[in-house]
Amino acid sequence: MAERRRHAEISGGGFAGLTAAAALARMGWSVRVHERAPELRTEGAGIVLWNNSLQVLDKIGAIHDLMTDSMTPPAYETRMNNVIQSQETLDGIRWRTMTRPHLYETLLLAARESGAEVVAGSEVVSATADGRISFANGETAEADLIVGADGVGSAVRDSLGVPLKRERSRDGITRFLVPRRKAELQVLEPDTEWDNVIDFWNLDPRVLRVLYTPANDKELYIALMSPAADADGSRVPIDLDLWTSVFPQLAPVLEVAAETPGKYYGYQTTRLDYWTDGKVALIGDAAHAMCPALAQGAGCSMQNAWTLAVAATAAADGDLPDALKQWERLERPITDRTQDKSQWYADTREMAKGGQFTGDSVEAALYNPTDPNRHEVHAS
Ligand code: FAD
Ligand code: 5PR
Repeated sequence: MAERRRHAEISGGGFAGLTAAAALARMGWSVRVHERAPELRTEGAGIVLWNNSLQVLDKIGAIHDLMTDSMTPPAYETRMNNVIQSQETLDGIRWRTMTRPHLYETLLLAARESGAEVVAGSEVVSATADGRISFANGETAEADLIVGADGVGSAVRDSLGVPLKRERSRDGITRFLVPRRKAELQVLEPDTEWDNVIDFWNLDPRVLRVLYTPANDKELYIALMSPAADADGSRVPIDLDLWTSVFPQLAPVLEVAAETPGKYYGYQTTRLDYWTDGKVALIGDAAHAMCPALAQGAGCSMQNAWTLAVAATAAADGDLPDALKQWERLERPITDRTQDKSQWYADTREMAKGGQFTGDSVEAALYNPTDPNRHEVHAS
């Protein structure tokens, strides 16, 4: 007799939820994703992905789409007071920059092509360890697996009462997507190609930083960092005179940012006592929101979405809760270390020194969550 198809309900259609949906559907599950927003689209600027998430995009059949409108800049450059500290070519590290809307469209298509159903305007209010999910419209559903991928304010997590700790740091950023304007930038700084990621730090006399990240031929992602306590530095719309006085060579793109609405985001980390409860697993910012320093929040979300799907699929029906616990035991440590390192960079501003892409700072970037042998102990 044919086996019953197992069913997953996923709360949240962000990068974590859509990746889990595509992965589970490809592994034979029937999948329904609930997205609270009335429309399936994303706002937001740019993003950097590394090998750990690019491997997952390979597996869910999304990499081709992703490559069409993304890039790998020639180097990651760090400047302090406009003096170059390092130009890291990141040899041997697979990485890609892109806009958030492009990544979102890519994942939405992959989820749908894999057979997942994605429902907009569907708000989840709670879930139970025995596999019942409840919605704001009063309906409920049963599932073999419930995935809480509903972001840093997760309703699934909070309805289960999972204890958590939040850590904030003093800095934060406002992010924009603007036109590249290479020709105008080259007038101001003719020797620069303007294709590198350029991390412009100023710590003295005032902490202001612009992270310049080309996302494709036409679009540029800029993130403007300042301490929350600096009222002018963290003001939105941005204080154009202030930012161009410190970064005159970026005036052509700062002018566009000044006309764009934005939101100042204070760096923070969320750590949970546990990620799973019975048939429920939490992934993404719901489980492990992190500071952006290592650009790994979405990367770890997609990595954990994939490994969760593999672990749940391998579990026999009645064993799912234990399989989820085992998944957390194996997969959580690298995410924990990535959160800790990102929080440390945010607190210390050590990235201003450049040369950071070595050692444990690239552990997650180099990780391959799709390698079945990744947890084998290697004798040295
Ligand atoms: P979200 O993106 O928050 O998605 C959650 C979804 O669930 C949303 O669509 C929301 O509408 C929906 N939802 C919420 N509640 C409900 C509900 N009750 N019912 C139904 N739906 C619900 N990561 C990187 O990898 N690289 C980077 O370069 C990078 N840069 C960053 C820069 C900044 C400034 C910040 C703040 C983060 C950055 N990140 C980066 C992290 C990354 O953005 C997040 O980790 C990632 O988006 C988390 O995805 P998610 O799907 O878990 O959560
Ligand atoms: N790296 C990236 C990023 O988007 C941010 C940071 C580092 C790719 C924030 O915008 O340190 O804030 C950071």
